[in-house]
Amino acid sequence: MPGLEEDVRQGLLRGPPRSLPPKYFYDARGSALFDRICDTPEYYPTRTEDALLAQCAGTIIATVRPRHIVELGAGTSRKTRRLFDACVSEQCHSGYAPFDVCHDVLVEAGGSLVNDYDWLTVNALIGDYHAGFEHLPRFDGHSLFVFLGGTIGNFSESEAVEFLSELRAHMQPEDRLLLGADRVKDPAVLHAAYNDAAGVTAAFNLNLLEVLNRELDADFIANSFYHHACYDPGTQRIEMYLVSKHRQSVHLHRLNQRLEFADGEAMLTEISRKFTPESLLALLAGAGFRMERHFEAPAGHFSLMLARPAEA
Ligand code: AVJ
Repeated sequence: MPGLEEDVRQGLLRGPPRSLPPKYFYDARGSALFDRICDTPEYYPTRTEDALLAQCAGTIIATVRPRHIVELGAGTSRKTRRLFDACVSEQCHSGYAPFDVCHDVLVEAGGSLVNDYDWLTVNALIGDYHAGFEHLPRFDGHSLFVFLGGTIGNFSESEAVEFLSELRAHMQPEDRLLLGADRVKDPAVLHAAYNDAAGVTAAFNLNLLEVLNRELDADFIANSFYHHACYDPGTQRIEMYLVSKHRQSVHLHRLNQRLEFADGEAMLTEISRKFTPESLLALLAGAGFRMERHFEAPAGHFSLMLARPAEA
């Protein structure tokens, strides 16, 4: 799997548009900013998914009764607590394996989890789950793999199929996948969610430049770019950009490269796809899964699908 240097060569040095995968947002500061996004009144997905999970976690744990809960992109494990609460009420004491790129976040979240759930064994896995699952340990007993937050929307359709297929290949017949996905809805609601009035999403987006400055010894001036996010109903996705406020050149000293930005040039930093029940089902089927249960938030604002590996 390509590291930052390779991704920069593939995406940032090319274009148009220049682009970078969104995983680089999540250094310690970026993870903290994402947490603050979740608290803005406009960003409904976290809240909506959490309420939905609170409702259906009991059913999920009672039917799957996992020995392990393996979470991809666990972050601070906020919503996963709903599953642990259900483990308590269903008397199903599973282990927990959070998988995330951000070491500091895992350590902090793990500590507070074992504090609150004294029966829980946390086995943090630090790494890039985009890298494939060969480093994911095989657990004995069946696992519930969870991929929440709508992060699947960060992938293009082909990337998502590939990602879920690889996960599928790693799974045993009794394992289950719980997938959270944001839904297509009123564009105004979507637009507001990625353009919060307090500017937290803008700060999150711009923090990417600080990551590049640090990792590549670059000299981006955050103030010379602005945040732009818009929903495209045609592709059913949010596109998030950093736009250059004027003509400028930026040096990536570590790579010995100079970047020229035109006035108004936009660099694509994230896509966030929104799904219909049909498009989500098609994605799961394409990756070799069979949907077992579909839990929907009010007004169809968010989906949680419980799926099993389809028989070969
Ligand atoms: C963490 C990928 C689900 O796409 O909504 C939030 C990231 N970006 N605001 C999303 C994000 C801007 C978020 N995911």
